[in-house]
Amino acid sequence: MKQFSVVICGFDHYDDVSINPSYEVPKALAERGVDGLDDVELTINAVSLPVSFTKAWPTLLETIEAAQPNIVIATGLKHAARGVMLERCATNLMDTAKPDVDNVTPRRAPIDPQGPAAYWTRLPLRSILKDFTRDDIPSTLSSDAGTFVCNSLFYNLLNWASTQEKVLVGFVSFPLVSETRHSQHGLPLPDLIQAGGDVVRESVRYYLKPSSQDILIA
Ligand code: PCA
Repeated sequence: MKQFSVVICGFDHYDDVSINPSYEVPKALAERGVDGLDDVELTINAVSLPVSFTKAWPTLLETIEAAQPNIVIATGLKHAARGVMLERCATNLMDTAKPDVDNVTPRRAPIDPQGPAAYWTRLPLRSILKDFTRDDIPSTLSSDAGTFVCNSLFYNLLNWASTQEKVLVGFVSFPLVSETRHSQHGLPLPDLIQAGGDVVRESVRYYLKPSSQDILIA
């Protein structure tokens, strides 16, 4: 049995949304685990982060340092999303008129003045999309996670991963939770939990056996 550690994070209460999928999905996966992985003893740590430019990343880093994960999957809520969005890249930009929980509103500022303009995700997007198709989960690729706290967290995570020997990291944006499938916005929570499980499973498989067939970025 291979020991394997995954950290999956989401955000605290955000924008008056009653059920926040980025809080519920990580919690459910940590409780239930993920099936379809033979010969792997998987530990999933879930953590919820403050919607704060300055605190989200240090809070995640604390969890990473304690769990020493092979894979880190960050998640967030995107109100306008029609399905699950697999984020391709993080950009070195904070730009918002909407304040975070600390009442901070960075305008056109770099996240890391010394860092590169952008980073690609490290997740096997093609194999994850194949699972989504099999499970009938509406999904799209996305070119950025916005310029608010989600993107800032994703950029910091990739910045950190670039200094690590072998850690896979990525970001998934969830739509709102709705009772039934909605063509414009919203998916039921069980669909989102299934999607989160697919992301974890395919990432673990790819980590154990990397193949260029699994990758799809641009
Ligand atoms: N979405 C916000 C931050 C927290 C969340 O779930 C964003 O899009 O940046």
